[in-house]
Amino acid sequence: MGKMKRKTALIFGITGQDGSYLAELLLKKNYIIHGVKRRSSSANTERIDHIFDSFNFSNKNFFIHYGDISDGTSTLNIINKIKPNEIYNLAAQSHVRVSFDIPEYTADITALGALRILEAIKILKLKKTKYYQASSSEMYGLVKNRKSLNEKTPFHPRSVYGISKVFAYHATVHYREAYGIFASNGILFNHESPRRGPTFVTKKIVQGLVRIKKGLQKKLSLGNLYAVRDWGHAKDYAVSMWKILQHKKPDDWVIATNKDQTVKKFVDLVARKLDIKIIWKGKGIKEKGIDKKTGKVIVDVDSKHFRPTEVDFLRGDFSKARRNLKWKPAISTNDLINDMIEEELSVY
Ligand code: NAP
Ligand code: F7E
Repeated sequence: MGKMKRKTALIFGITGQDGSYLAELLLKKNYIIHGVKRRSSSANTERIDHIFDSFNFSNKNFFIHYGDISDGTSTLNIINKIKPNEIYNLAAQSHVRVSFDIPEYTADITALGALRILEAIKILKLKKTKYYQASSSEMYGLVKNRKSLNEKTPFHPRSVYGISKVFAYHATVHYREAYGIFASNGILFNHESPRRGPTFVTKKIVQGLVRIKKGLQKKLSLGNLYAVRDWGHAKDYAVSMWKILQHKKPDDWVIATNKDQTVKKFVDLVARKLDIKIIWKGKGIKEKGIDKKTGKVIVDVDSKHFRPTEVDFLRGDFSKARRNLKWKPAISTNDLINDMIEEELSVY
């Protein structure tokens, strides 16, 4: 039998949470990986240092290139140099709250960045290159009734982040229809991990409560405690990205757990595992979580974390992916929280 040619993947957003899990997965699958990293004053490679020799800036199966998806020519140059089998666009200004402060920048990276990559594939006539777009449940935004959302549910984004993701979603569908590019959307619901950025709510809660437990912090200040989210593990979701590009035809896929929780419930679950019992008192902005043992306020609400428009409810129906991709989440919320707590405890 002849030697199989190894596949090449190009990952935009390699230094992020998902980029690191996807790189691990693809290395196991014997891919050659190219990652695009934007220049920053510090290394910012913590999430990939264990699989990448950051001192020599290479590894025989893993290469990093400087680039930025706000820069169309360098993006096109990198794609032309590598001519990858698969491109994963995970790069974004990914924080919803921050998109209210820097909307124009968010649209440039999160919306136009995707367009720049798709346009490069088209210009270079890369007929064999497949494209994955990191679409998001934030596209659904304002949800009319609290039912699980699927590929047919209409979008009503509630932030420039969500609007930008809707643009990138439609650009992906459009380049598929207009130019025959194998371009697919993974509509991923929230996914978390020990590598989640510290200002997303799950990581903030785990970090805050572990530090409170260790006496390093007095209080955790949060925003809307009643938002409902469908939280999966990023490691499971990386598998779905790969499966989406291995499917026989390009398509759009909801990836979720179909289970939901409020932010407050997430706080209670983490606290319980740390042997902290929280008594909740008050309402609205005055609501407080009190440590039963010490009587001290350890959780409060700060309006600075509110968003001008909120996405109140998200829960995803992933039956299409279950049926056609044979994908389902393997890690429960309980195990996700255990994983996040264990890592956080090892930091201090
Ligand atoms: P993340 O941790 O914020 O990672 C984002 C990545 O994009 C980082 O590597 C970041 O680089 C990079 N990036 C930002 N601006 C860039 C630019 N101008 N040029 C090139 N790269 C740039 O996000 P994540 O949680 O891994 O999410 C991955 C993707 O999925 C994002 O597109 C996100 O919007 C989307 N998504 C996430 C979720 C979720 O729940 N996690 C759900 C649905 C969709 P730096 O390290 O230099 O900042
Ligand atoms: O907020 C509420 C907040 O910032 C979750 C991104 O990965 O998932 C993520 O977006 C909920 C919201 O994630 C705080 O109002 C309360 O209702 O962790 P988050 P997100 O906005 O859902 C989607 C799918 C993406 O695509 C995005 O890239 O929690 N909340 N108190 C808080 N949120 C934060 N960040 N901080 C708080 O103190």
